[in-house]
Amino acid sequence: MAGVLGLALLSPLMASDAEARELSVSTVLSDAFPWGQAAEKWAELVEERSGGELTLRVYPNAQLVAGDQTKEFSAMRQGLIDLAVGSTINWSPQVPELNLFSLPFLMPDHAAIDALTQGESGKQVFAAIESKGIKPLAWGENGFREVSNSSKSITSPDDLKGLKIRVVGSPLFQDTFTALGANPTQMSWADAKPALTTGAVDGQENPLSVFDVARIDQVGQTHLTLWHYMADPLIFAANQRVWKSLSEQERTLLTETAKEAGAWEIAMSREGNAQRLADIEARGVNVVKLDEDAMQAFRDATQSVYASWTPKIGESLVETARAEVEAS
Ligand code: X2X
Repeated sequence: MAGVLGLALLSPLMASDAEARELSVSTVLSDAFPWGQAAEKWAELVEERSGGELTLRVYPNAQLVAGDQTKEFSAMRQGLIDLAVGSTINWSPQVPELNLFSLPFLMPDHAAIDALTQGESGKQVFAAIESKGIKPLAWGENGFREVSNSSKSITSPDDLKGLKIRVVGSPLFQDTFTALGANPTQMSWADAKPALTTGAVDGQENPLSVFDVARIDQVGQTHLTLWHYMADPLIFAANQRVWKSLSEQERTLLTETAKEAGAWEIAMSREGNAQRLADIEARGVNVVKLDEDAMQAFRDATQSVYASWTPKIGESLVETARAEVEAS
């Protein structure tokens, strides 16, 4: 106690650092979803371990960017957002390297995702984020994105022909679905459910957890194809100015708790998938599982995406990632 007081008297800066401080955390999905729960877990751990001196306040539904999730990274860079748990998809317009995870059929399973995020690819991706003025801290996971629609079973690329599919606001998705013969339309998550409800679009793609919690089956999405074509990791990150204003101790606390919350969310989200799938099927959704030949047809149909996106992502990063997937 005397030591703490002594320090405070000697160093007014440290004394002010020790005052309670609240930081904002942006997420796209609320705590009804694993993604929002990841941010809440982070906040809980920080509050607990800082003895209440540091508080994280979670702002879900991309409300700090008026619902425009592709502006989240820029808003964090500008200091309008202190911290975020964001999807690689939503940040990819500002960080081209993040498109790596959206390359169709690059990661066949969870081991492949982990090989990238925990390996050299992950390091390079974090370095790219840092070079853009954001401090990345840890990984989470939104999950493998499966495609649904309101009219038919999708078992081959042909079935996608002419279907209007809502995609996230990242140009790579436009290219993937165009390559498959579909008619992709970019829109925010906030606009997606209304568009599905009115039939303005025929389909969408999102992880099982999102399909389940958002009750996408209730807006006419009666066909779901499990194709695991890509998965979006989540990244816990901080605005650089905020980061630099924190004490060494606070930085360690934020990093460790982000890693813990991320690992917790990844495990919880993966474990929940079997039950989610059972629930979705029980609601009458027609679920299609593809065999190896069918998967290969989708891989073949999307090769052009590699040709156009590898140079933007970086040849060497894509090579590194391929090798890490191969070894996983
Ligand atoms: O908009 C989506 O589809 C969502 C919620 O999955 C993302 O933010 C990437």
